Amino acid sequence: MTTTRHLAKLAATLAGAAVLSASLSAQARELSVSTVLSDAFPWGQAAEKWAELVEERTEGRLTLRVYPNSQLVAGDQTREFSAMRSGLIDAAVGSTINWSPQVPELNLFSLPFFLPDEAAVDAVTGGEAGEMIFEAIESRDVIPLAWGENGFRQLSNSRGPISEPGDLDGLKIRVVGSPLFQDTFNALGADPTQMSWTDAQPALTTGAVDGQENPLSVFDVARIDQVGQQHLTLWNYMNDPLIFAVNRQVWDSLDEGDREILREAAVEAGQWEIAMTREEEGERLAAIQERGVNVTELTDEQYRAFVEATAEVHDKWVPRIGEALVEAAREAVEAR
Ligand code: X2X
Repeated sequence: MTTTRHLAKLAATLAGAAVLSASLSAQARELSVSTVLSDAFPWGQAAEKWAELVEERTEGRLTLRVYPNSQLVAGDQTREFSAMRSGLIDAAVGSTINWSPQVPELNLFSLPFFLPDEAAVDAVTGGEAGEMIFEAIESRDVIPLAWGENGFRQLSNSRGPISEPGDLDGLKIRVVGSPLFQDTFNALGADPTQMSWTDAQPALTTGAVDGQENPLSVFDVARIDQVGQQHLTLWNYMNDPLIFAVNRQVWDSLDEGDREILREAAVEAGQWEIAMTREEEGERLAAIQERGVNVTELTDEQYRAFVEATAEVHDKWVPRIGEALVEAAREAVEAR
């Protein structure tokens, strides 16, 4: 081969490589995924699992980059849904509580003592009520793909054991930024203050608040007992499902194959995370007790006293959530 022919061949090869890499980079796409909790928690792990499955199945065409700690909304988790809706965020694995200010139907899960056990949660999310909720989200330009679970929320405080509503009298409780929580804790005679998760930990540390409520996984991983929360009441007063979702324009811009991969991967990641969260509850409770936390379990009578004390919250919120949705959920729970 002459030098000229050599060079010509080399040039052709380089040109080919350039075309190939240009077309690859045109196809490769990165989507931002917001979460409140990092992958130290099941919630963050759910998002990472989703990312892993999508990357694998699209052979790198689609990358989900997870941004934990509500960093894409400057720590204000109640703005996550709006940010996703407007396209500032491409996707999220988010809590029904944090999205409820924009999607009132999501308050269903926060109705106190409405969903007594895991079977009740599954009956709601997996049935007609779940579909109605997904429609409510979709009507607000966000495409919901699958369910996950933050878990049943339990009550902790630094003052003393809580086994009846009177024990909450005057206690300052940090609640999430949803007005329904304000109503629930007011009904119980407590003094609730809404703040983000980012602000909650310093507020607990300094004693600015006496208590908080979160699932056992959050209590355990965030070592809430080490900020003085030595009393924990297991009351399963509400469950906080997570939802995997994507901004509508982003969704519409994807081809059908990639949409299917995104959806299936979300369903799988969600099922994996729900099973793990539930399986780990026992070990987590044991670990929390070993660290010296005083755990209170309610008798049936004590449980009923909490149910009665919070009945007014249902009266106020059922119309806002929607009678038909609450009825569909109630039927699902009864038939479980
Ligand atoms: O802020 C909370 O308590 C948390 C982390 O559980 C949620 O985002 C709902």
